[in-house]
Formats: sequence, structure tokens, C-alpha cells
Amino acid sequence: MTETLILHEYALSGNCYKIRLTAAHLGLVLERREYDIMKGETRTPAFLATVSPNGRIPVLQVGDRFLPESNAACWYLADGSHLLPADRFDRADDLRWMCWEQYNHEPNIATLRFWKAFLGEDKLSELQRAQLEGKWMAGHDALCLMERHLAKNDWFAGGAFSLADICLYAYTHVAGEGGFTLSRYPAVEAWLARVAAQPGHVTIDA
Ligand SMILES: N[C@@H](CCC(=O)N[C@@H](CS)C(=O)NCC(=O)O)C(=O)O
Repeated sequence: MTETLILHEYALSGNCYKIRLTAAHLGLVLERREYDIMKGETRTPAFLATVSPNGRIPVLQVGDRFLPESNAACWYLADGSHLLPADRFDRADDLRWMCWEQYNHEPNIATLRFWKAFLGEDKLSELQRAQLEGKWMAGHDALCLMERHLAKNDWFAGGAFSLADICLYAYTHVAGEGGFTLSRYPAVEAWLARVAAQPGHVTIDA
């Protein structure tokens, strides 16, 4: 990759971490720009006009082009590498797990983490408070589905460590911060340890 790679991020976000983890596994250097999402720094007119009209991080800047959405950014970095299966079906299966992560996993597990560990339960609106139980149940369902898959498979797709594992690891390993008890999902815990043991692994606070 010849163009400069800049990650617009809030470092403690799992969505930002998964891009750094992908880059670390590929030996790619990312320049990092931090925004304080608690202060609305991604909602300024300048950010909306230049970085992303969606007003959220992460955004991967490649040269002078901007790519929002964490999993798209991970895909961009990993395209053509050992992190994506060579087989066409397995590659699509990798993408399937990444889509599932964004629809079934992240909106529940990451949101509860954000509400509880970052905002604080006493700061939640009535609407957010009313959603706590439903998000907990949906997050538990997601962890149960992972548990069933990982009871029979070491990895999510293609029989090897891949991008789907990275994208799912990002918020699963901090699910405890959202109130989930990971010891209830032993196959998930064993998989988290396998991911963390991969050469090139970096932690969320690195
Ligand atoms: N689907 C998006 C989600 C992005 C997202 O929700 N970003 C959050 C932090 S993880 C954010 O920027 N929040 C600040 C805000 O909405 O103002 C992705 O995967 O990148």
C-alpha cells in the first residue's frame, strides 16, 4: 500500500480497535487522529463536510479519500491478504459474519458497553433505559449463537483465523463492560484466548 493511511478514531471504541488490529496483523502503519465523541467532535461542520457526513468514527483515510464504516475499512486493508480466505464461498462467509456483527452483535453488546461504562447508567435517557433489557437479551442471543458455532469450529470462517475473527473479537472481548458474563460462554472464552495468542495481536489500549 503506497498511500498514507490515517485512522480518524476514538481509541477506546471497538469499531476503531478492529481496524488497528487488522493493520497490526498486516504490518501496516496507521497515522492516528483522535476525536472526543463525548464532546461531539465528530459532529462539527468541518468533520461532516470533510471526513464523514455520517458524523461517526471510525473513518479510514486513504490518501485523500475517506472510508467510513469499520468493517469496510478492515476489508480495504485485508483485501488480497491472508486475512481473507482464498476460496470464494469462504470469503463470502467471512463477510456474512462481519454483516452479522454489525446487525446482531454490535448494536447490542457495544451499545450496552457504551451506555454503562462510558455514559453511566444514571445519565441514560428514559428511551435508553427502556431498551436496556431488550439489548441485554439480544446481546445474550448473539453470544449464544457464537458459542454454538465455536463449540464446533475454532474460527468463524474458512477454517482459519481471518478478518471475521478480528471484527467479532473487538467488542466481544470487552462485553463484560456492558454487563455480560463471558464465563457463561466457555467456547467464546477459549476463542478469545486463541485470537489474543495470534502473532501480531495488539490490545485495545495499545
Ligand atoms: N457502523 C459504524 C458504527 C460507527 C459508530 O457507531 N461510531 C460511534 C463510536 S463506536 C460514534 O462515532 N459515535 C459518536 C457519535 O455518534 O456522535 C461502524 O462500524 O463504523
